Amino acid sequence: MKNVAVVGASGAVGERMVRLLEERNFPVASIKFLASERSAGKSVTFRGEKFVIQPITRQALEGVDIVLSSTPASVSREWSPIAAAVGAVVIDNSSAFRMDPDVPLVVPEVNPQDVLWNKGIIANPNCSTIQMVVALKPLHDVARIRRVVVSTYQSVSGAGMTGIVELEAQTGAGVRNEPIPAPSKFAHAILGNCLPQIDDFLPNGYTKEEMKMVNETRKILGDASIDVCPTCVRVPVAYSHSESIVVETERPITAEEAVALWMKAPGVTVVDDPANKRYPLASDAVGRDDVFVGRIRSDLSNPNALVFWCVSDNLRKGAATNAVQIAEELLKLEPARA
Ligand code: 11C
Repeated sequence: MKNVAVVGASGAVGERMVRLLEERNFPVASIKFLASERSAGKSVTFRGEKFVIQPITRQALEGVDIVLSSTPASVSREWSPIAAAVGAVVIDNSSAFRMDPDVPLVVPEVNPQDVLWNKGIIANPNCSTIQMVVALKPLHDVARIRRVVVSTYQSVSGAGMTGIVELEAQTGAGVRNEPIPAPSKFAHAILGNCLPQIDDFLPNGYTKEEMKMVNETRKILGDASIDVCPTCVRVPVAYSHSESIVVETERPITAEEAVALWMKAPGVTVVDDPANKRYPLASDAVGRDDVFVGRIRSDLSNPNALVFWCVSDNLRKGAATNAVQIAEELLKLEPARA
């Protein structure tokens, strides 16, 4: 049984972390809910009991074994090292520590062994990376991936509650034939557009979101030689991210072989029956924990490449589920250490 703290429990990911601790029956000895001053005072229900979110302090973190944290990177940078220093293991959903060589970046279906070398912080990867690496891992294991070309179709919930509110407000105005409210979260109206910008642009012409897909993929798969060419796009969908992925391997993988690999891969569900118009849909993935793959076919322009469509609930497997799965990996370490 563990003493658990959830930091940022009132956010879109934090809310799901709380639900997943319940759903997965995580062995909780005690639980507290913490946040920066702005969100403190809100209430959270856990296993039928109402809790008030407390301001995060060093004292509040003392005695906690596992911290599930979903806060902006600036808050994580300040508080995750303090939580680790007072003896907790922090599972940090922010981008603050993901590329720190002293911090494991873990997707349990891919590199669970990396939790072993944590020094108090384990980073939870970016949502668009998580679903892609779950799908890529079985292919990499048998045929070594050389290059991935990925285009994402990311839902507004990736930008948090404010992203959802902005799509809702614009959709409501559109339905009522009223002027569309000016965007505040996104650079342009998300209603009626696919925006080829997620997060800020970097000097190399890619966005931060795109470079997360490059760098995090290499770290999680443990192979710095994998080339990744990403284009990340925000689409007017509330929940679940979709991705078109072209993967080039050292030896060709047929669609049939890929299906056989994915059928036995943990966390992957194949939905691939084009004759009956069956393929992964964002709306079908909502509330589910798997990564769904379909539209599986050979690349007609490259004998060593396979093309597929990949969908997952960005707030669950792309964030909260993955974080709770990491916590479950920590539980598995206990007997070995005892
Ligand atoms: C999005 N993937 O959809 C982002 C959200 O680094 O954890 C997650 C940002 C992050 O906007």
